[in-house]
Amino acid sequence: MTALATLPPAQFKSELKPIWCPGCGDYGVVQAIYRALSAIGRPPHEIAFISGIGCSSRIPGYTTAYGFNTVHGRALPIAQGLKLANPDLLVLVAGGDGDGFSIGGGHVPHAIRRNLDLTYIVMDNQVYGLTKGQLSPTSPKGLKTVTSAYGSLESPINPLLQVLSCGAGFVAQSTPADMPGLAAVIEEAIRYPGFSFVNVQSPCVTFGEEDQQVKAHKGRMQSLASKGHDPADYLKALELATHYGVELYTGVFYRNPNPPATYDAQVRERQAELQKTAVPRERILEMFQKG
Ligand SMILES: Cc1ncc(C[n+]2csc(CCOP(=O)(O)OP(=O)(O)O)c2C)c(N)n1
Ligand code: SF4
Ligand SMILES: [Mg+2]
Repeated sequence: MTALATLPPAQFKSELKPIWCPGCGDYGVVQAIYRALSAIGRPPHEIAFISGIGCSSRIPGYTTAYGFNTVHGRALPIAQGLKLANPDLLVLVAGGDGDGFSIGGGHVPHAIRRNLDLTYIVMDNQVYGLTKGQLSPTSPKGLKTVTSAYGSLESPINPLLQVLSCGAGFVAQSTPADMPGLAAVIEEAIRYPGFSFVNVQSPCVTFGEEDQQVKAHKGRMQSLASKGHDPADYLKALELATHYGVELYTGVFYRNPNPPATYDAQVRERQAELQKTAVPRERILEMFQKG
């Protein structure tokens, strides 16, 4: 594991030119990721970036880390397998609200309870951007889209409350309207030893609502730090998370002050323990030949 404190953010930017719509919030997210990775100091070849499918899931390709734009809703299972196979890699996972909380929603609770050392960044724009603006699981009730001409009748899920209630050790939210704050929470999430989650309110300029754009975010956002929130206070974090969709709170909702052992660390420990009594590789064949 190399620690290079001097890699500038530009070292994490790939040659590929993003094809997001001009003004898409995801441009801000990728910039914040460059900054966070620069502060972390691990070189690109020690980082793997896994995503699902969606506009937001294009993000690994715009970095110099190893990238895998996988299957819709399946970023977390693939990232967990990768982390287990090569625990020394810094593994980032990213995708949209649809990818993470609709088709991939079944994987979220299990990734959290398993607690591998991963950072999951969701670009929550309250629509399916890539497929042209259909309702997503975080769309507010009443939203009119191509699939809800008269307004959505469904209540949105609350990603913050969901991941907190599943036991995630680190939960934060930010917006590209606050670039230093966004880069800071991503960096902090990466540094947390265990499953960490960052919900980014990342505006879709093409299909998103007016009050979900960067300009509106600038007026609406309230930092949790300025409200005196203590991120070690789990119950208060839950209460603050209930305001999702109404207030735009930014910063760290919860950081477990006593992070439990990660799954990957426990697997390594067990492998070392079992190794002591394991049959040597060259004798495995003999065991079958005996009978
Ligand atoms: C199995 C499967 N079902 C449906 C699709 C079509 N599809 C691609 S992206 C997407 C939704 C993307 O929305 P979101 O995850 O919120 O990402 P965004 O584009 O908004 O960033 C859908 C339904 C697909 N690619 N694969
Ligand atoms: S459709 Fe929306 S989410 Fe997709 S690139 Fe355009 S602005 Fe971004
Ligand atoms: Mg989306």
